[in-house]
Amino acid sequence: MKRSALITGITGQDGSYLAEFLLQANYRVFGLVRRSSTINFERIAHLQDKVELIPGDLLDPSSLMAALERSQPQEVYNLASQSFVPTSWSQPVLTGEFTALGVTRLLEAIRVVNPRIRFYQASSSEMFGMVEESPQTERTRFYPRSPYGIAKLYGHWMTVNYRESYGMFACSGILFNHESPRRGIEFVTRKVSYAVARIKSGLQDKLRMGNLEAERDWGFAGDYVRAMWLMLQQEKPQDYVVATGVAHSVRNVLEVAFGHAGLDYREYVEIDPQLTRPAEVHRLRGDYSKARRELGWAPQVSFEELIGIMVDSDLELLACTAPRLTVAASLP
Ligand code: NDP
Ligand code: GDR
Repeated sequence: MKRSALITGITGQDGSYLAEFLLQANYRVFGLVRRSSTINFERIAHLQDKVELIPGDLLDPSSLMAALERSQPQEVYNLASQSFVPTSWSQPVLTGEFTALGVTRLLEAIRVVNPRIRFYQASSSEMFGMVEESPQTERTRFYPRSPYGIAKLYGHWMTVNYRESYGMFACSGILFNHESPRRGIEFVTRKVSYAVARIKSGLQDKLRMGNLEAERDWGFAGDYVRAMWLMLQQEKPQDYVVATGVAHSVRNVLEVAFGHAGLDYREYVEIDPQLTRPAEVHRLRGDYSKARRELGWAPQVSFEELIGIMVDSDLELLACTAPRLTVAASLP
């Protein structure tokens, strides 16, 4: 019998890599997708005849129960959330509904339908916020600095609580920033790689940025979904930090990305105070020793390789879409 997994957030960056990974491991893969007026299956277009999509929303408990009944999964990966930190200040209540209470709705649905299902929760290094020690481990105290970080912290503790209250196999992966060519265009690495490709192609001449001194521990999304799966294959449910152990500044991202295309970022970047955050997380760096020791996990792609891959991918994307845009522009 094939094992089954249900992924919420399958249309997102991580959902698409996790679906690929699980299909390769011979799982039957189900994905929860919410209704929208335009289809946004771009990241999973290549998997559409391989994954089974189920309509549902983290806001709607009965749709979650129905999705569990239909997919009968052994494993559930909860990747769905409002994941862009700045939006959490402009839409704090909605962020709480999706990113915090959404976790409880899903845990409750699992408890009622089949409490033996193994559950993965996408927790975040944003929970560390104003860090109290560096690097951060599973034992570092949390101090979130945004409505997003606070919502994630609630989801994190609910996961721990369902494990302790009901004996459920519920794990929380505390993942540091991870990127890829499939990253949303609003996140800093992709914003930069896409801008570099546009500047190189003569489509743009300036790039407006926020705080260049912020530091993050950036890894490759394809590496990180492997850690999610490994957590659910252990004997005991536990929480793990997943990171590279190396921090870089946003300025480093600019240097490497522009440099990769033979450009000097200082000629193109302008600081826009409106892009700075009401409360910033200045510096994050993770210690993934526990994941290495217990899961046998380690990152495979370096920061420089990652940024290079993203710039190359966006250059290719523009090379493919430019002729189509030209054709569209010449239509009567
Ligand atoms: P994305 O923003 O790329 O994807 C988010 C997904 O959630 C999308 O599929 C989106 O669907 C879905 N979604 C949002 N709201 C709902 C809802 N109400 N009901 C159902 N689905 C919903 O995020 P990533 O792939 O980058 O991240 C995956 C998870 O990991 C997120 O929870 C994120 O907060 C967390 N995380 C991410 C890190 C990173 O660096 N990428 C680091 C640490 C944690 P739609 O396509 O319809 O919008
Ligand atoms: P983050 O990612 O908030 O860490 O959350 P993001 O890429 O948005 O920001 C990283 C850092 O870059 C600084 N920055 C800018 N950020 C954006 N988006 N745009 C800019 O122009 C800009 N200029 C500077 C930010 O201030 C910040 O310090 C991501 C998300 O994927 C979360 O869902 C996830 O939980 C965390 O990573 C871990």
